[in-house]
Amino acid sequence: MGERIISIEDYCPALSNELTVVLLGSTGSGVSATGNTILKSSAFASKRSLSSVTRTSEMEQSVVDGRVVKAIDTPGLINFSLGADFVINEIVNCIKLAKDGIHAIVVVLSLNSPFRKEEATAIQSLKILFGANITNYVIIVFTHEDELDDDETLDDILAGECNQPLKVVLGSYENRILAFDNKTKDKEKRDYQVKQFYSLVDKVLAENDGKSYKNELFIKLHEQTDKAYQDRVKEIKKEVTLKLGKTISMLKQQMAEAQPKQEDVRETRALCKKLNECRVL
Ligand SMILES: Nc1nc2c(ncn2[C@@H]2O[C@H](COP(=O)(O)OP(=O)(O)O)[C@@H](O)[C@H]2O)c(=O)[nH]1
Ligand SMILES: [Mg+2]
Repeated sequence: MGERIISIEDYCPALSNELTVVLLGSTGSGVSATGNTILKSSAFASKRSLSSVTRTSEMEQSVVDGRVVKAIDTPGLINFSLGADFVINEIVNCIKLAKDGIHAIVVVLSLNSPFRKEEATAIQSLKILFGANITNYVIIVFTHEDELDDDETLDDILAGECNQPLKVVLGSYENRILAFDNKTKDKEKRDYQVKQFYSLVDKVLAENDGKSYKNELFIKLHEQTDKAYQDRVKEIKKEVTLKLGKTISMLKQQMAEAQPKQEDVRETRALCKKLNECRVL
């Protein structure tokens, strides 16, 4: 009988089997609850609240089907209402926590509230803040699947005429969209959702040659250099500030050029106001 070759995975499965997943979305859309679903735990505080329950990015980890999963829950990573300083700190925090890079970035949207301009701009700004390639790592999760009507599916909702703006934003993620019911107590349903999620993660991983996402900011912060860690953090902060400034200018320009439909005017104005207030110094 041939001798079995022992691979490094046999000794340390975590080495080849660790995943870092970043979750983001508007407060109340179920970001933390989605983190709990994918970790199969209740590590993150998730409750109904008018202000964010998650105050700063947190990382929790769990072993899911033999794989070590690190999930980073972010309080509105790209939420312009929270002010530039907050957003910059959170981006830097997230890069600090994601030492091995990001294997998937989960954008959480809710099926029980209308898709907002702010969410569309947040999705767009990911590209400027993290680099265009980040889009290859994005998975969209719609929560509150339980609130759909009996015979309604996520596909029906997305196909609806009034959801065209949403469809345009989600265009490039067409095959990476899932619906979750984070509240279900049905074990079979929970397991099925988790399985679906990780098969999508595996697809994303395969499409990215198994490599996690790291841009120059991750590399600068985590790779050993002569510079002291605090100096590197300062440098990263400066770069993120520049990128956020660029993002806001681009969004403002888009808003200025947009000719919103009558019903969107108020929302567009409110977003312009937030962008103006979110000053990057
Ligand atoms: N019915 C239902 N409620 C959900 C779902 N996901 C989250 N929630 C609820 O929505 C509220 C906000 O969830 P949370 O995870 O704290 O949202 P976050 O602010 O985005 O982190 C909580 O009361 C959750 O129980 C879902 O899929 N279905
Ligand atoms: Mg939360």
